[in-house]
Amino acid sequence: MIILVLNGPNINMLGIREPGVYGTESFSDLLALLERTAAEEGIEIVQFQSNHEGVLVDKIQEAFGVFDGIVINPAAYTHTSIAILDALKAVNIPAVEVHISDVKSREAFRQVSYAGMACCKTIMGKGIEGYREAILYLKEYCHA
Ligand code: CA2
Repeated sequence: MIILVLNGPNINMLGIREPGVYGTESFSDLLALLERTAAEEGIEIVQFQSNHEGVLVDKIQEAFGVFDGIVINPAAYTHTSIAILDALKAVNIPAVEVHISDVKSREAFRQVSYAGMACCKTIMGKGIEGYREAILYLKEYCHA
């Protein structure tokens, strides 16, 4: 099984500011968690982070026929990007949405998730551990 983990804008800044919202763990802690999870679960994980909406759309399109599942945290594009929603729908690869913070208890503008409309599950408010949970969920329930 091969899973693509996609992260949107500013996720590479994790741990640098706003620890009260996003926790103290850094982006490199997240990368280490992904490597550990891949080794423990005997699966292949490819991760990619971009600050650019179109680049994320390109990556989703390129995943077609290559990846069995997608874990996606579109970050701020969660709440704005119909392009990312359409790309997820177009490739029709089982996808799980992850948010580090508990988006539901935050500002009104964070209450809509377009990407989430194309995902089989959403995990939020569990810090970077949410990515591990998403990978395990894809492994268990979302076989392509
Ligand atoms: O909770 C999440 O994972 C989010 O997707 C994170 C996004 C935010 O726009 C979403 O509403 C929820 C923000 C990404 C990280 O932004 C940072 C801001 C300050 C310091 C470090 C990272």
